[in-house]
Amino acid sequence: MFEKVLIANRGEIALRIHRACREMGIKTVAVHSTADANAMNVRLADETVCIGPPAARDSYLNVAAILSAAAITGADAIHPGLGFLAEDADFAATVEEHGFAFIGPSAEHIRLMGNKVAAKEAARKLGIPTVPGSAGAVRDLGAAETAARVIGYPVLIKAAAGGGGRGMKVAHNAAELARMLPIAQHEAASFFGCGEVYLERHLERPRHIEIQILGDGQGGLIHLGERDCSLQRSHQKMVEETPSPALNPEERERLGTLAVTALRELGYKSAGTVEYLYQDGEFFFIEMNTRLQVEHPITEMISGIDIVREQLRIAAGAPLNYRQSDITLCGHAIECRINAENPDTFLPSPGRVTDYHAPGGLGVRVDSALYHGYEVPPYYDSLIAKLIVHGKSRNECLMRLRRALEEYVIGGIETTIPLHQRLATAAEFIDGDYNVHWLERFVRNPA
Ligand code: MV4
Repeated sequence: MFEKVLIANRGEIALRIHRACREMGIKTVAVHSTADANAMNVRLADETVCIGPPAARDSYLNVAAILSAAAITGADAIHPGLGFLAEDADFAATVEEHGFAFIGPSAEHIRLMGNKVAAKEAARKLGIPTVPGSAGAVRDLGAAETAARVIGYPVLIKAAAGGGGRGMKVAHNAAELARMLPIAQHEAASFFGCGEVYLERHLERPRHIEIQILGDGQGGLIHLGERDCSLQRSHQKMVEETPSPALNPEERERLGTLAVTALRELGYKSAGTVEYLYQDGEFFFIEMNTRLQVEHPITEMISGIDIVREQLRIAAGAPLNYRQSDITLCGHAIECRINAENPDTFLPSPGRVTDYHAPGGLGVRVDSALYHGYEVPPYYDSLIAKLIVHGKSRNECLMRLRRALEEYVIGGIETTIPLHQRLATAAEFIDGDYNVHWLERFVRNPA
C-alpha cells in the first residue's frame, strides 16, 4: 500500500480522501492555494504545500506545482478528487510518467470517455442501449438534416467534448436545426476547444439515473446500484437518492448487469459512473464519468463499501475484495448538497461562518470541511457541505432528512438549507414523482 498520498483538491472532497487515507494508515499531503491556508483538510494533513494564488488555474490546475509538491514531499501517489484535473487524461499520464501512481482510471479510458461521441460508440459496441442519434459527429448541415430525419424531431445538438449539459441546443424542425447547428458548433469550439457536435433524439421528460461501478483492471468489476440524480437546476445536482424510486428490481438488475459486462470487457480500473436517461420504462446510455463523484456517499451508505478506500487499494495494484454476490444494498439514502448561496437567487454567499452546528445521530452523515470561524472563500464552487441520511425505508430516510435539516445551523452566510427544507416536504418529492425538469419549476415557485 502507499505510504503517502498527495490530495490534489480542496474542500469537503479533499477531507473525504484524507479520511480514507488516515484509516488505512497512509500519510497525506494537502496542496492548497493561498486562499485555503486555513482549510480543515489542510489543518488535518500530515504535510502541506502551498501551490499558488487563489485562481484555480494558478493553483489546483497548476500541474507543475502539484508534481513538484509530490516530489518534494516524497508522495507515492496522487488522488485528483473531482473537478479540477480529475478527468484530464494528460494529467493522469503525466503523473505516471513522473513515477507517481494516479488514483483513478487509465489515461486511455479517461480520454475515451471524455469524447462523448467515442464514449457512446464504445458503449453501443459493448451492448449498452444508447439514445437514438447521429452515427458519430455531424460535419455539416446536410449530414445533420439527414440524421435528424431518421432520428425524428425534436433533436438535441450536443458537443462531443461537452458533457454536463453545457452548450446543448434543441431543434424542433429543419429550420431550427439550420439556425442552431452553426451556433452549437461555434459554442462547442469556444467552450471546449473542439467544434465537433452530434445529434440525439430529444427525450422531453427523462430521469437521470447513474450506476456506480468499481473495477480493478484485473478482471474484477462490480456495480453498487444506481443513484437517481434528476433533482437538479442549471445542470447542478441538488439532491440525489438511492435506490431510484422509478426502478423496479428487474430494471435495476438489467442496468447494473449491462454496465458491469461492458466495463469488464473494457478492462476498466477504479471507480466510475455510467449515466443513463430513463423515460417510459426505457433507458439509454448518455455518458460515463471516470472519477469519484460528489454523490458517492449515498452509495456508500446503502452498500457499506468505502469507495475511496477501494480506489486507493486498486491504484496500489490490489484486486477487488468483493464479488457481485458479496454486495447487498440495504435501505435508502438521500444526499442534500448545501451551497453557500442565497436560497432564492442562488447568488454566492461567501464569508465567515459565525455559528456552526452539524446534525448527527443514527443514519446521519455530514461530509463538510466547515467549522466555526471558517471563512468560505469567494473563488471556488459554492458547495460547502453534503448532508447524507440513511434509513431502512425511503419513508424513514425522508423523516430523518427533515429532522437533520431542522438541526443544521450554519450562521454568518446564506445557505441553501431553507430550500432543502421546503423540498423535503414537497408532495412530488415525497412521492418520488419527478424528472430532470421538475426542480427547475419548483425553485421558481416561492413557498
Ligand atoms: C439529454 C436530454 C434529453 N434528451 N439527451 C444534460 C446533461 C447531460 N449530461 C445530458 N443532459 C441531457 N441530455 C437527450 N437525448 C436531457 C438532458 C438534460 C438533463 C440530463 C440529466 C440531468 C439533468 C438534465 C437537465 C436538462 C436536460
